[in-house]
Amino acid sequence: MNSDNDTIAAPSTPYGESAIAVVRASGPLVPGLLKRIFGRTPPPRRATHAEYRDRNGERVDDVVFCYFRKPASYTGEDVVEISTHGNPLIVQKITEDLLERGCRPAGPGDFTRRAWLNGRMDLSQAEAVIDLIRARSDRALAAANHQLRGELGGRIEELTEELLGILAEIEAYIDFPEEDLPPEGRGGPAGSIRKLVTKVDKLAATSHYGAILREGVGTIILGAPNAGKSSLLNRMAGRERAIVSETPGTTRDFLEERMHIGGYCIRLMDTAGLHETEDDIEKLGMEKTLEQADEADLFLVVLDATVPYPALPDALAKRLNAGNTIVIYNKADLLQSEPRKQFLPDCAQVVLSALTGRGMDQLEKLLEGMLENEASGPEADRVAVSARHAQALGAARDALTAGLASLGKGHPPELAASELRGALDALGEIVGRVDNEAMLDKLFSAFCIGK
Ligand SMILES: Nc1nc2c(ncn2[C@@H]2O[C@H](COP(=O)(O)OP(=O)(O)O)[C@@H](O)[C@H]2O)c(=O)[nH]1
Ligand SMILES: [Mg+2]
Repeated sequence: MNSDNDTIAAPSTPYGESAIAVVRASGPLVPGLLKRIFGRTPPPRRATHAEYRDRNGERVDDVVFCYFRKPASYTGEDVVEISTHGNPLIVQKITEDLLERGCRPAGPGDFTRRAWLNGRMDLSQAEAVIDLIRARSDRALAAANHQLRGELGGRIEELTEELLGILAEIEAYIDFPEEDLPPEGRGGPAGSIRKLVTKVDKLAATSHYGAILREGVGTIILGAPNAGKSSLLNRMAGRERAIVSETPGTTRDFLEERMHIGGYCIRLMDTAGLHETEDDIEKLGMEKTLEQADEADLFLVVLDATVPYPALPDALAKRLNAGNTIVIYNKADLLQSEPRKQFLPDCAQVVLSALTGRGMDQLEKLLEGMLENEASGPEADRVAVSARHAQALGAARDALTAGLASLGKGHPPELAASELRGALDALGEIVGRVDNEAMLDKLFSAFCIGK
C-alpha cells in the first residue's frame, strides 16, 4: 500500500461528456494547493466559484470547488472537490495539473480506504459504500444504507462484547486454578459459548439474502428448443435482447438480463434448449445449461403448449420444487382450449403467450411472490452479510466450537481461551481490526477510482 501521508487525486465521476464532472484530492497538500491554484483557502464546506489556472498560468475552466477541513471530511484528511464542466479533456488537464503539483494518482477505493484508516468508518461500512454505489434495487439500496449506518458493525460489536465477557470468565479460572469450571449444563462459559454460536450462525445465514441483494436472484429459463424461451426473455426485458428464431437450437450462448420484479433485482438467464442432440455445439450448450441451472435460485420452465411436453433430465428435475419453479404453458395464442396443466403439478402454473403478452401479469405476480420468499429472512433489509463476512463468521464459529470442545474434554482453560481469541480475531476481520493487507487490497480494489 502507498503511504497514507501523501496527497491523492483522481476524477470522481465517470469518463465522458456530462453536465458536471468532479475531481477530488485528499491529503496534507490540499490547503497549500488551494492557495496556489485559487489564491486562497476558503472557509470549509462552502462552494466557491473560481477560475482554475494550471501551473503555467493557463486558464483551464471555470469551476466550483469545496474545501473540507480535516478531520471533518470523507477521508478524515483535508479534501477538495472541484466541480468542472463535464468534458473529459478538462478533467484530465486538472487531474494532471494536480499530479504535477505533487499529488499521487488515487487507486481504486483509495479515498474510502483512508476514510477507514482514519476511523471515519469501519470496514463493513466501507464495503457498504460499494454496495450503495452498485445497488440496483430498492431492497439492495435499503440494505446498503443500513450497513453504511453501522448496523452490521454494531451487531459485530455486540458479539465481540459477549465473547470478551466469556473470555474474562475463562481467564478467571486460569488465574484461580483451585476453582473448577462448572460442569456441563450448569451455566458457566460453555452455555454462553453455545448461545454465541447460535447468534453467529444466525448472522451468517443472512449471506444468502446478501448475495441476492448484491448479485440479484439467479432466475433461469429452461425448456425444449423452440418452446419460446428467448421470446419470453425478450418479453420480460421489454426489448429485443435474445435472438428469436424459428430454427430450433439458436440460443447457444447464455444471455443474461437484469431486471426488476417488485423491489428485487433478478438476473434472468436464457439458455439453449434441453433436448436430445448429436450436434457437438448444441451438446455444449446443453451442458452449460445444466451447469447454469446448478447456480440458479429460481426456474422458469417453458413448454410449447401446442406440442407434447418433453421429459426433463433427472438431475434437473430433482432441483425443481413448488418454492422455486414456475411452469409456463407458452403459445397460448395458438390454443383453442386450456392446455393440460399436468407438468410438475406441484409447481405454480401459468398459461401465457410470449408473442401477445397474455398472461405476463400473472407470471410477474407469481414470480414476485417467490422472490419475497426467496429473499426475505427474519432480519431482511437490516443486515445482510456478504460472502466475506460469512467466511469470517464461519471462522469465528469454528473457533468457538473448538473452544467448546476443549472445555468439554476438561483440557486446561488456557486452550479454550486461545480458541476464543481466534474467534475474536475472526469477528474483528469483519469491521477491520485486521492487518491482512492482501484482504484489504482485494476489498478496496472492487471500488472505482476516485471513490
Ligand atoms: N404463436 C406464438 N409463437 C411463439 C410464442 N413464443 C415464441 N413463439 C415462436 O416460437 C419460435 C421459437 O421461439 P424462441 O423464443 O426462439 O424459442 P427458444 O428456442 O425456446 O428460445 C419463434 O418462431 C417464435 O416467434 C407464442 O407465445 N406464440
Ligand atoms: Mg432461444
